[in-house]
Amino acid sequence: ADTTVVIIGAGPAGMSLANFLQRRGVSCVVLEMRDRAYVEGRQRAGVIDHRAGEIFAEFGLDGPVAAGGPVETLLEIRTDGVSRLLDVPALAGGRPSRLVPQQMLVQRLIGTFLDGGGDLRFGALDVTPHDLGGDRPRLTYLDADGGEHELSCDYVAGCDGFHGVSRRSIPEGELTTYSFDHGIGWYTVLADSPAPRYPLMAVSRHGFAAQFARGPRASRFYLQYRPGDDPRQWPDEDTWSELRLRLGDESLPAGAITGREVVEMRSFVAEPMSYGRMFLVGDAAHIITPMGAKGMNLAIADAYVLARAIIDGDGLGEYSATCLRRTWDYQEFSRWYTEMVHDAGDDSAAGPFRRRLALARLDRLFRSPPAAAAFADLMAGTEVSRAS
Ligand code: FAS
Repeated sequence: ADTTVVIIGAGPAGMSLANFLQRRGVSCVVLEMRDRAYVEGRQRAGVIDHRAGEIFAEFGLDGPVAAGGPVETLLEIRTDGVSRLLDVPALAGGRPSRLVPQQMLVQRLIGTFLDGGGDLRFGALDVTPHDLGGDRPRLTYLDADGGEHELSCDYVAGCDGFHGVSRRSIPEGELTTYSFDHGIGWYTVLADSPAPRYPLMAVSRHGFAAQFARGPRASRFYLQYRPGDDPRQWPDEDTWSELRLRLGDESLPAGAITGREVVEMRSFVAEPMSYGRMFLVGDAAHIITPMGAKGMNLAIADAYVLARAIIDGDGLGEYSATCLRRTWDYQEFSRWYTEMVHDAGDDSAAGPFRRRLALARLDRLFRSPPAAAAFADLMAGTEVSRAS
């Protein structure tokens, strides 16, 4: 074989896997269809949970990758204007997460991989897997000049995200897929507005809103909106007045809005996460809402399970079951969290009974230490033993 593993996609999943394999002397080639600037510029997730931090540390990557990201501190939850603080790291027994923007993580992972002599090919077009059912899969692709290339390998890692080619290469009937539309839209705004003292989530009748730091002089805001609306058309002053209303902070300073995205909250899982010699990793296999900041962390955790199985030469048969156990655990957590902060806010959608349920769920976090510890444990990222 030309190489042991061909990795399709240079996002968090692909570049975490590439670095883990490289650090243990397993050869791999990464095929990425976009150029480096695009891949390193995509601003999405912002948190490496504690478990992901431990995984990077196991490969000596915590310094190069996670250094500098401020450690998570108190979480402020403002309910109908009343602020309460949760010391999530302490409730998790001293397991803090780190604030590392996704584009910084990917930049650093690409840097360490290339510094280590890694083979990462940008602009790889029309990547096509062949013979996945055999013991010598092949990948064909075109380079930017239209030149044809072929690579044979022992394993293929589909790290190409939700819209990638990997999952689509699995024959009809082999996969069972689960989709769920949460019926909630999030308008996410990047603005030059001073970072909040603590990560802030606000729950009120007006609807959910949140404010997180993105560097000392920038904030990322989230605003719940009813699907079908398009808040990107709102005039900026409407966005700011809506944020002030929902965050319960009339003095919130406006700033230049530098990024606008809408995310319709949906979840997706494909089972199993492997077919023959191909393994689906990260968003190629599952989509989770940003509630609880688990999307990127699931990608890193999947990459870890696959890397360990290939390095140890043992455990590939359990890869899918092990990753699905954590995936469904986090899907449930993310849905629980999404209901808690959204049902409490918006009578029309959820109805008054579910609003009361959500407020009770929220209140339990501040009243019951075991309930708070369970929440903090999931925020820190759970150790999932290999499926037996
Ligand atoms: P990615 O999609 O990141 O990477 C796939 C890579 O494969 C890309 O570089 C792509 O160019 C490449 N590719 C695709 N098709 C290919 C092909 N055919 N051939 C070759 N290459 C191909 N997660 C959180 O944890 N917290 C958040 O707050 C959060 N917010 C989000 C906000 C938005 C708007 C979105 C869209 C997502 C958010 N996520 C968040 C989830 C997000 O971070 C994903 O979980 C994460 O990018 C998953 O990483 P990968 O699985 O590597 O997939």
